[in-house]
This record gives sequence, C-alpha cells and structure tokens, in this order.
Amino acid sequence: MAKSKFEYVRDFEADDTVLPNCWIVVRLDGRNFHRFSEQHEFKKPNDDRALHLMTKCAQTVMQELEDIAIAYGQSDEYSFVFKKKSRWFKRRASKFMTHVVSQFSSSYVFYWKDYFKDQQLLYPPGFDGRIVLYPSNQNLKDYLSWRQADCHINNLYNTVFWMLVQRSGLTPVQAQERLRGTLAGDKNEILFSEFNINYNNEPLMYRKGTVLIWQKISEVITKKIKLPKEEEEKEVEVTRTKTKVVPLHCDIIGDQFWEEYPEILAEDS
Ligand code: DGT
Ligand code: MG
Ligand code: MG
Ligand code: MG
Ligand code: MG
Repeated sequence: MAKSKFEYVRDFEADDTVLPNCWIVVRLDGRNFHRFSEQHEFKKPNDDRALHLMTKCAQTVMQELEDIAIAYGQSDEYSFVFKKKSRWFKRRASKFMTHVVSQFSSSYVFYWKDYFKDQQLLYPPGFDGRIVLYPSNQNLKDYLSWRQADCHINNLYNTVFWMLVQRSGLTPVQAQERLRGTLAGDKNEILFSEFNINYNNEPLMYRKGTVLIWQKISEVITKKIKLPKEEEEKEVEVTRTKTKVVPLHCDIIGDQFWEEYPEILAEDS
C-alpha cells in the first residue's frame, strides 16, 4: 500500500523501550489526596473503605494487564512489578505506565460505590505514574522494602498524631510540636502509656500495607454432564485450579516472605 506523504511524522516518536532483563516497576499515586481524602471524609488515619478500594483497583490491574508478578500498596499509592522477561508491548515504558494508571483510575471510579456506600464521589480523582527499572533481585527487594518502611514510619506517626488530636484534644500544631524529634520508641511509648495502645496490635493492613501475589486456588464446581449411555444429564463435582490475585498483609522486608514464595523472583520470570 502506498504511503502518504505524512508518514514521516512517525519518525518524531521517541523510542522508549526499556532495558532487557530488568524488573519494571510502575508506581502510581493519588493526585492531591490530601484534599481528596478530606472532601470525601476518609476516616483518620486509616479508612478501610479507601484502602480496600485501592486494593480492588490493583487486583483489576493485575488481572487485566499482562506479566505483573507482584504489587504492593499503602496509603494512596500502588507499585506494580512486571516480570524481568516480559515482552508486553515490546517493553515500551509509556505503554506500561499509561495502561496501569488508566486501568487503575477507571476502576477507582467504577468500583467507588461498592466501597463508599454512603459517600458520593464528588469529583474525578487522578493518579500520577512513574516507571523505574531494577536490574537485580536485591534492588527490587530493597525497593519494596523502602515502600513498606515508608508505610510503617507514616502509619506510626499518623496513629499517634491522630490520638493526640482526637483523644487528647491537642490542636494539629500542638500534636506536631509534641512529636517533633521523637523516635519510633518514643511514639510507641506515648501510644502505650497515654492511650493504652500496643502499636503491634494495630491492624496488619495499616502497619504493613498490602501485597498482591498470584496464588493457585482449587475450587469445587458442579458441572452438568451427559454420559453416553444415559438419558439424563448428571451433576458432578469437579475440582479445577485457578490462579487468583490474593492480598496479604505481611512483612516483605525480611527473607521469610521471599523464601515462602520463591516463584515471584524465579529466573524465568
Ligand atoms: P500528591 O501525591 O503530591 O499529589 O499529593 P497528596 O496530597 O496525594 O500527598 P501524598 O500522596 O504524599 O499523601 C497521601 C495523602 O492521602 C495524605 O494526605 C493522606 C491521604 N490518605 C491516604 N490514605 C488515607 C486514609 O486511609 N485516610 C485518610 N484520612 N487519609 C488518607
Ligand atoms: Mg506526593
Ligand atoms: Mg498522593
Ligand atoms: Mg502518596
Ligand atoms: Mg489503538
């Protein structure tokens, strides 16, 4: 077929193919969720509806897109790790990033009402995206550890902060003053001695965030079959295995998680 004289404009497209043999991480983050969470009356410091909705959207992303080995989320962010050997869209960075962010954003709006039953969505939320490559398994584990450590630091701070404001009646500025320069141990101590809260008993989802992995699930379903020699259809139970995206709220900084799920970092992935 003859090409039009306009074809040459294609040559202006920049090549954004990412390096081979690297883990491709796409992280998205809610745009101005400080305001969004206020306007939609998110519970402080953690709103289960918001966290579960984020996870539902991330599960949708993993199911709809190709080659995602693991995802990790906390607060208004989620990271998706594409397999080192992925050939999806010829490893074009813009395809990975835009598909993740748009699938996630449309899911956030689509599933909103399932999680926020009494709270209307007041305006369309947005998410930013970035892409980072990690050449070694250790780099990838350190990346995920960094996000989980961030979750821990913020959640410990926010838990004490909102206790001081909501229970002790401090103003936000006073609570901030009180916490200035305190270490993790000091914050644990305030929670324990002033509010009788053992931080380690706070929900795991708040302290560890959410890890999404693929797991084989066997389900028993009933199937109608017709045996050759019989007239009527018969119902039989059959077991089939499916891979499903499963949320976990566990530590991913230590070795135990990676030893338990070695397939995530397996060489052929
Ligand atoms: P950005 O990301 O630069 O556009 O701005 P923000 O405002 O999204 O900032 P970011 O991402 O650093 O912080 C996340 C905000 O979302 C933070 O203000 C707290 C809020 N947020 C996230 N999850 C929850 C929640 O479960 N409850 C409440 N109350 N707020 C939450
Ligand atoms: Mg930010
Ligand atoms: Mg944000
Ligand atoms: Mg954030
Ligand atoms: Mg098209």
